[in-house]
Amino acid sequence: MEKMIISACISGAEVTKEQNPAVPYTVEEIAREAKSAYDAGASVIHLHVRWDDGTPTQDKGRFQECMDAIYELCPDVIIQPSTGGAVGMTDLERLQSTDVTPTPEFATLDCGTCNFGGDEIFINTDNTIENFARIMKEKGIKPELEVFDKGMIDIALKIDKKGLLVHPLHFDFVLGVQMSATIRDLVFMVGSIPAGSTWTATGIGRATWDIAAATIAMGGHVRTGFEDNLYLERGVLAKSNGELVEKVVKIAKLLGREIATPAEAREILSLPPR
Ligand code: KMH
Ligand code: ZN
Repeated sequence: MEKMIISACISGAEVTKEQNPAVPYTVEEIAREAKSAYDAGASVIHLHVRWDDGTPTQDKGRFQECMDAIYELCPDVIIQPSTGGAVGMTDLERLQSTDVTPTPEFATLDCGTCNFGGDEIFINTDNTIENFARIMKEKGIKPELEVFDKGMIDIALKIDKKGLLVHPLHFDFVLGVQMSATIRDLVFMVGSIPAGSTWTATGIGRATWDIAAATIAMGGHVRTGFEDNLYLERGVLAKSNGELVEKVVKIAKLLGREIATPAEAREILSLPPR
C-alpha cells in the first residue's frame, strides 16, 4: 500500500486553552506544536493562527510570522494554510493566508456551507468556492478539498468541470461536523470520489481513532490534531499534537502502513519538490 501522509491540524480556530492548555495561540506556541507533530511523523501542517489572546485571525502578517517560525524548525514540512478561517470571517479576510511568502504549495478549499454547532453557519457559497479555486489556481496553490458531507464532493466536482481545480484532486473528509463520523459514512465518501484522487480523513472528537484506524486500513491519509480532537484517549488530554501523531503512527505500524516523509508526501500529492 502507498505510504501514508499524516496531516497535523495543530491549532484550529475554535478550540481553546480552557479545553486543553496545550492549544497553541502565540507564534512560539504554534511553532512548538508544529515541531512536535513533525518530529512524530507529520509531513503536513494544517495551519490556523491566533492572536496572543486566542482570537482566531487570518491576518497576513500573523500567518507570515507563524509560517516563518515553523519553517525555521521544520524546513521541509508542507504548510497548508486554512482558507476557511473561522465562522463569520469575510472571503477577503480568509484569503489573506494565501498571500504570504513563499506562496503556499497547498491550502484548504472548503466546498460548501455547513452547520457548525449552535447558531453557527460556516458559509461557502458557490461563488465563494469558485473564486477561491480560481485564485488558488492562478497562484499555483493545490487545494485540499474540504468536504463535510457528500453534497460537498458533488459541488467540488461541479467546479472541477469548469477547469478550476488542480489534478489529481485531493479530498479531506471531515466527519462528525455535519455528517456523522462512522466507518459506513467514510466508505460511502471514499466511494464517491473520482478514481485517481487522493484522500485524507479525520473524525471529530470521540470518533477520531475509529476513523483513523479505518483510514489507515483503507489506504487513505490521516489528519489528526487539536483542531479535531483534544484527547489521547477517553478522559486523557493530549499534552501535545505530537502525542496525537505518535498514536496514529503506532496504529499505522500495527497495520503495516509506512509513514511518508515530506518529500514522499509531495510526490503522493503531486506537489512540486522543494
Ligand atoms: N474553522 C472552520 C470554520 C478549513 O480550515 O479550511 C473552517 C475550517 C476549514 O477549519
Ligand atoms: Zn481548519
